[in-house]
Amino acid sequence: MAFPKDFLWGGATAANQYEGGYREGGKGISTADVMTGGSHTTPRRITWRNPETGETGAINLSIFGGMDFPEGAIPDVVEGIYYPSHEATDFYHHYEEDIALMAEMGFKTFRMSINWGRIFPNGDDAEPNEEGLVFYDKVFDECKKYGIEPLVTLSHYETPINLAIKYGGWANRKLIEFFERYARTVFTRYKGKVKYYLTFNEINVMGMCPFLAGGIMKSTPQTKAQGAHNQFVASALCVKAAREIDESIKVGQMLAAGYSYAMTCDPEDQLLVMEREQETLFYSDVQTGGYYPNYRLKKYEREGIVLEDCPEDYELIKNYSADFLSFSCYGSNTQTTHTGEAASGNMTGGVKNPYLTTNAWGWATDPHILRLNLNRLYNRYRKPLWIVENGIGWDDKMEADGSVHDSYRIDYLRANIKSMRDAIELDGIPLMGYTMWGCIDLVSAGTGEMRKRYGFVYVDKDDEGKGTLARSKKDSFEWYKKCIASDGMDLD
Ligand code: BGP
Repeated sequence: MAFPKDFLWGGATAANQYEGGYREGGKGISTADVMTGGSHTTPRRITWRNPETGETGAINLSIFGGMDFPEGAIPDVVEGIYYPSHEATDFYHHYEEDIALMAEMGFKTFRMSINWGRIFPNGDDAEPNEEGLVFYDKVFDECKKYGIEPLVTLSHYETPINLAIKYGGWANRKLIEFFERYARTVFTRYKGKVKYYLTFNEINVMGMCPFLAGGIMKSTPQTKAQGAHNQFVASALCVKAAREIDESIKVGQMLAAGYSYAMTCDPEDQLLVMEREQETLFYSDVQTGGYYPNYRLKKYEREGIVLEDCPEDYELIKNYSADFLSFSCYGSNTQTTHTGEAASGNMTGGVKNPYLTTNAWGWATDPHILRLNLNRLYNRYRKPLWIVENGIGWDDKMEADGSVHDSYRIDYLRANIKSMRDAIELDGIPLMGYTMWGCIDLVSAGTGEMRKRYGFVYVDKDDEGKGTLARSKKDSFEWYKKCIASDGMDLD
């Protein structure tokens, strides 16, 4: 049997894409609530408003980097324009029903995130918001009822907006202190209820989309480097806090582990792949490996990037590296210095790979990607691994009788689960678990769409906000249930 009996099968979500209730229960506004851009069906428009003068104007707060808006103004919703993630698929009011569905599939774990702004609405508050803490108490109690182990991300692409406006986001060292306060509050409150935490979702996305990953308003190589550094220190302080509060808590890193192939055997293409790899693995070298790699220090030197001079940071990073390394992985990308047809994918770019098929958003399905990634990451760090995101977005159609025939999702999962099974069976990789992304339909992070669905469970909600929020099982629901019940052996 390839998968161990205690393998953590489950699904993954994020508060800002799933929870909704964006102004309920004392929650503060976060960067994710005011992100602009998206697909043509979900323009995600936001305005600024000066509460004193009543003046308003347009804002561009795209994932790639924030922009200025006038002093004293705050981001606000545009009347009459539907903003999908504000209601999302309303886990806030459906958590009992959703967790029961997860239990029916046999979930052993449920990856979710705590919305930082529910606990500290402004991020820099001295005291937490009790109503927010109570909400997650209820969620964790519900999980416990079914023996589901929560895996909690502390910051999944959201930072309280006040921290972005007042401090410039994670480029400012002050955020380390606020985050540590938040983490200590949560670790203490949920002691005995939550054992597994992740600090920052896809921490390496800081290099591409600093507003998304760190609420950074002014994107420059310097602010991105300092932003990442501050998140590394904050992550180390979380490991330290967990050891002080409850030794059984494990704090992991979360990396967007794209995988690059060279399009040709031209050594120039191989070099390009190596450089891309460095852009990703730098983040796990620091957070999981515990050290700043030479290739990154040299790059900073060449580019004139100088990190704030705090020698004690490097001691923390070394002494409190992540307990395990988790990662998201949807497919691979292909790099070349020659011409090729541009590809899209999970922020990976590159050119089209003629050996692979893609979904409607251009994301390639790669049957060996998990085994490849598990091998390279385990052999580099020799720490336990956890696949916390993998799945396929599709514009699922519901039939007249309420069924959803998502055979493409089953095919995708079959190939990917086989790939991780090979990594365990053939390569001896210690893998803790697997959580399929977006197990109950939720809003897309990249485009803000509802149409791009990932779930085993269909939620009746469209891009205009129409729908009853009713939940229905797709064909993949029964398939995954069977997969879990057979410890990953029955994939037919
Ligand atoms: C990852 C994010 C998730 C998720 C997923 C799918 O990068 O961590 O939040 O959304 O990608 O992306 P999308 O929602 O854009 O399809």
